[in-house]
Amino acid sequence: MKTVMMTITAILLTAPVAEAQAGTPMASMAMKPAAKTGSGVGMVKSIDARAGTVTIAHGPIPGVGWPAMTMTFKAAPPVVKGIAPGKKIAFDLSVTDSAAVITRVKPM
Ligand SMILES: [Cu+2]
Repeated sequence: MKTVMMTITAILLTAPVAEAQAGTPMASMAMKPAAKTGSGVGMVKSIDARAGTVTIAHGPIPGVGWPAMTMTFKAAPPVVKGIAPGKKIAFDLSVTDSAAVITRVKPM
């Protein structure tokens, strides 16, 4: 019984500390943030094959918490193969702190 009480006390004492550490900037920097992923629908505005980018006027993307906007994404050439400015597409994307990348495109 005494051991159980000590264990509970230990949990109560350590839990808030662990939470506080998780919320510090140091902890966030040490942990590589996981990419958020989502799916959207939009109109291709332009493609820059050399830069590996595509600009899309897209609707809201709840998966990554974005409202509708026009923006430029990174996209590997094979991913944007077969699409052109003016085409409506459905797409999947991956977003990290440093980049928004189109991972899959489906013409509509
Ligand atoms: Cu956007």
